[in-house]
Amino acid sequence: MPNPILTPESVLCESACNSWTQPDPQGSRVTELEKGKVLYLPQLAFVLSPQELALLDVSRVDPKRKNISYNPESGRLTGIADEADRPAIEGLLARHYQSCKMLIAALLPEYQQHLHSPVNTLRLHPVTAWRKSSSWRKDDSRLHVDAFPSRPMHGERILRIFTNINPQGGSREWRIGEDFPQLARRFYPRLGGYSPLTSWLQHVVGITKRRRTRYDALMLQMHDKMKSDAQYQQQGLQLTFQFPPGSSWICFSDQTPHAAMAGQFMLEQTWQLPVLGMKHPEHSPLRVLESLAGRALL
Ligand code: AKG
Repeated sequence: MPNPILTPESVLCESACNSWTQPDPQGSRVTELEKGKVLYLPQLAFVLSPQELALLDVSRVDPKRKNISYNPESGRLTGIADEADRPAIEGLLARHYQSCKMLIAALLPEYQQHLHSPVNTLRLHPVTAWRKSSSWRKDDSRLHVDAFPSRPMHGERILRIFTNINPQGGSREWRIGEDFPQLARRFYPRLGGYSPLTSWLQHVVGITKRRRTRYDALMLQMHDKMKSDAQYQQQGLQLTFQFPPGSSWICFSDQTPHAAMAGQFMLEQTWQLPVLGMKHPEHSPLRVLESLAGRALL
């Protein structure tokens, strides 16, 4: 039976953690996270120095980009408007990445050896600015699960840590949707086929970084069907939640339906996690979709 309503207790799991280096005082939350709950850390702030606070201005972002992104392994920083900002923004994002790494070691140590491909972002635009400028597919104020058109995941998980760093007191408002098995049962019957030839061609001509698998094709279609379905957006199961400044939250964004409705100034860290690095791989979108499809999807 689907849940008739969502409550904060059904979609979030709250932790008293207030340090980037200490384990959760209430014990491991990995099972709840893997079931698709948002691990909410209301007391985990990322404190900025006065010099870093001065970076919080939309004029620092290249007008052609949504966010400033940093790959700590290659040192590649993209999306800055002015080269003069490079050292300070790189310093902030490198420090944020180190903090997120320590948080994983403290809070989710089972993932430490498995997480790879880190990228973090500095999000300076007000969320309301996207709605005006984005196509519906790129509009993250519509409920969705993450799936990247050019970056096939081959079943790997997308783990994200978010921190509201708004110095003016504005919360980041999200809508959070139903659990993934329920979501998948709702959308799976509407998802179409898969062409290995198209997938191969898209890779060869450089549309995708590697070949899209059946899994990637289903996840992308689900992302699009969710965002383009006005009735689901308005009436689908969902809960609105405000993440205040000075709070952090963690989720598997390929599993937890989410939409950013309001807010400005955020730091975000993404990693990929192989399904076999999970404690409960059966909760992964890959395994849930495979059980609906009755076949392997990779
Ligand atoms: C996403 O990055 O997938 C989002 O939905 C945006 C979340 C946010 O910026 O609060």
